Amino acid sequence: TCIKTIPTTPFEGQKPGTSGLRKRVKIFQQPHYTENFIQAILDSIPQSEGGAKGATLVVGGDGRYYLDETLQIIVKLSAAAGVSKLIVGKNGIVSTPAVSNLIRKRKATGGILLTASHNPGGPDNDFGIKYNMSNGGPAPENVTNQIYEITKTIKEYRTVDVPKVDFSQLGTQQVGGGMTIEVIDGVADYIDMLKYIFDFDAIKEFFKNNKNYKVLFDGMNGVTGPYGYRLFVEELGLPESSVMRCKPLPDFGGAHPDPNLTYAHDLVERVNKEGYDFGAASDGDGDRNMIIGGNHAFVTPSDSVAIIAHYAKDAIPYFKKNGVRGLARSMPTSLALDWVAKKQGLEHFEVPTGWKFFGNLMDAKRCSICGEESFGTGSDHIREKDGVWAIMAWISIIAYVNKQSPGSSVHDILQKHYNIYGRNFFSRYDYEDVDGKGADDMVARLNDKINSGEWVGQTFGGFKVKTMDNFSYNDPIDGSVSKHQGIRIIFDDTSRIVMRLSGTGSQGATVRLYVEKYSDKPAEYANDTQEALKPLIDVALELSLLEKYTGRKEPTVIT
Ligand code: VG1
Ligand code: CO
Repeated sequence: TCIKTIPTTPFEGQKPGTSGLRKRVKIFQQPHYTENFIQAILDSIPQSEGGAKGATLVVGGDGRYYLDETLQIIVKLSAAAGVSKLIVGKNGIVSTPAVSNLIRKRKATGGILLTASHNPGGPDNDFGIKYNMSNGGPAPENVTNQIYEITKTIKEYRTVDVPKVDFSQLGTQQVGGGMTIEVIDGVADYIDMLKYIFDFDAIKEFFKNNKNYKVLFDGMNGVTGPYGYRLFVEELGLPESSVMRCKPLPDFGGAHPDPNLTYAHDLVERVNKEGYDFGAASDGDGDRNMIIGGNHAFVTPSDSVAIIAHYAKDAIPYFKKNGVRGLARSMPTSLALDWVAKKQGLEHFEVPTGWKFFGNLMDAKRCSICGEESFGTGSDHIREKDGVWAIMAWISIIAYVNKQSPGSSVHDILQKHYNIYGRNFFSRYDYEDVDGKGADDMVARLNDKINSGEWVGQTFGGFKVKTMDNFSYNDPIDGSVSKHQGIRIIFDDTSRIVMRLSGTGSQGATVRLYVEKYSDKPAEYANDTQEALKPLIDVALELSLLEKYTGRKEPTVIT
């Protein structure tokens, strides 16, 4: 087969964000747009990882619209680049955590993930492409910067003419240029991984002894449907009524596949109306999770990772065996995890938003469990956050706690945790699709306040400012420095206001405002989050002049 060189010109804005390149499908559909980006990825695979020539790459996506076209492009450009093997999920479908697992298990060079995660899909919505390294984790900034640099100057890409590849049949096939394509069942290896981590027998035993305990898993028509079905129905033997929306759809059935109280309201409603004891959902690509309990119990992601860390060694065999080495959270995530780390005498880290910063700590064996406030929870079993893993961790905890004190609900587990550590009330306000200039000006003004230091020592609404900065992270493993990761206003009583701009949006700017307040007064533990945080939110709006800069009175989403 002969390699064809196709002339092309750069497209603006092919800069990978918090988690890969995410744009409207229509943008990806422009002639050469997707090819340019794939070529830039192939050319950026570091020589220290072996480069593209001779590489084995895992390829998978969440099934969203434009997956099929992109798969064919990847085949052609990879064959031209001398890639020796592509391992692809059946129909191209593999969840993000399952890709991470496959890269590690198959000792691949890396992986290409075709997803825009929780962003809506379909012809008028989003598509995305992300590269992961041989450790199974998202490419670090030096690689994503390299990809971006190449896209700015690209003049040609290389392709080979090969017939359209059929990804609907399992098995191995050869394409031109001596490349092998192996189509695999993207679910099987992942279930094996879960069996290695969790005690399936103990969980089955719990369900056997608690016949009335009802679970509801919501696949949100994203990639985790087949995983959830196989796990809950086929492996754990729960009834079909334990799962919903388990068929991956290219447009997620028109829904926004983001597991939070707003977008997963179908699940929330059913759990509360139909008397389920435990409800859980995952996002489009399967790396996020939401955990709820009966009677409106809601586990904030910040509490979730803390609670998992608290019980890990007792409730989950993987941690019983390997121990828990250290804990980490993203900067905006609440301090609940820190209290657990202190109590257990573990190292703990605060990293910028986005999963790529946890990988180095895990590779260096300094972090075992980590999480983000944005419904991301995970551990060093792979290098992505892992929705179904988090759900299994919670079911393991419920089984464990119920052995000690039968009848313990999700609500009880939360209250028990607060009684040990105190409660960090936490909420995030998102202002989506605001004017970019207004958002930038607002951040610039806050940076001025940091530089002048004029708010430090002052009291606003009863909260005294202790420090104010723009978060900067020094990676303790590779020494790299990531600056401007978000404005932090930290108060005397450990309360915090954090503000940053999203790096995953595909349209306009999204302002994220995070507020957090600690309480160690048991009488307050059952309080409503929004009520508890109201005074601090008022301070945040007053200090940031958010309404003036964005024109928004109300956030688009509150989580
Ligand atoms: C958001 C979240 C961040 C998460 C990222 C990717 O980023 O805040 O915590 O890691 O999405 O999640 P940003 O830059 O928009 O705030 V996913 O499930 O989209 O891979
Ligand atoms: Co996701």
